[in-house]
Amino acid sequence: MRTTFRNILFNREANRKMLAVLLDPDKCCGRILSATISALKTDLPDFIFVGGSHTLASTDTFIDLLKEETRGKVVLFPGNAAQFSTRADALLYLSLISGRNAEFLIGQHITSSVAIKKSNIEVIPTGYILIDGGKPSSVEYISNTRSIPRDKKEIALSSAVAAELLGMKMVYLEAGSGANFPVPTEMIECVSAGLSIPLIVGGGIKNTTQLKEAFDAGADMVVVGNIFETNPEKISEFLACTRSYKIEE
Ligand code: 1GP
Repeated sequence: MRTTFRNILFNREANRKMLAVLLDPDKCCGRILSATISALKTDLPDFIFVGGSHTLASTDTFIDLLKEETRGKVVLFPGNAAQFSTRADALLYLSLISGRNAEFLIGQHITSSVAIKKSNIEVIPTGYILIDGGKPSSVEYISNTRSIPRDKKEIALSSAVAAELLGMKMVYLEAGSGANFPVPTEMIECVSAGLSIPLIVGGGIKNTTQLKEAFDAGADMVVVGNIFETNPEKISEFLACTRSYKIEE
């Protein structure tokens, strides 16, 4: 069986785009959780990301439930070391490289590294780059870092290439959950053109037009969270759009 990362590379080489549905255990509970699970049972995305900037609920219980009910591939997208769970299929080992807060560049990694290694979970080192999404984001506030201005695509590119040269396996361009505006397409184009590793884009994507714009600009995977919390039935619509990108034989 291919690992999560090999799967991502395989899809990328085939020019097949990917959709990840982001669930925050703190927000996805009660009626929202039941509705989300039934939507995921109808149509499963490539990945289910689990995490949040200041999630308190147990990720273990949440992931167990998701795996039991949906059989989806669960990838941890942790806001801090406390959200680590051995129950997921893979872990995005995120380093907030757009910021200059050592705690989120390397501190949280040191706190969790030995437990992560012992668990044998698949670890995917990922350069996490925060872009101004038109309003202050939780990540910005919690991490006490500044986002890259929307018109500074060259700074986003330099940051992404630094991640690649440091040996990170993927880059995540993040406008912040619930952003007013997604990452600008010119920025995605610029970063994608200069990068040789998979590019993930997320934050503020509310409809399939924006989803398509991100894919067409060069995103290999798009992460969507907020809009599915109120409209889980939209998962199918977003998946149909994602699957309209052909597999090259
Ligand atoms: C946030 O990129 C993700 O970390 C998804 O953002 O919740 O705005 O879709 P939304």
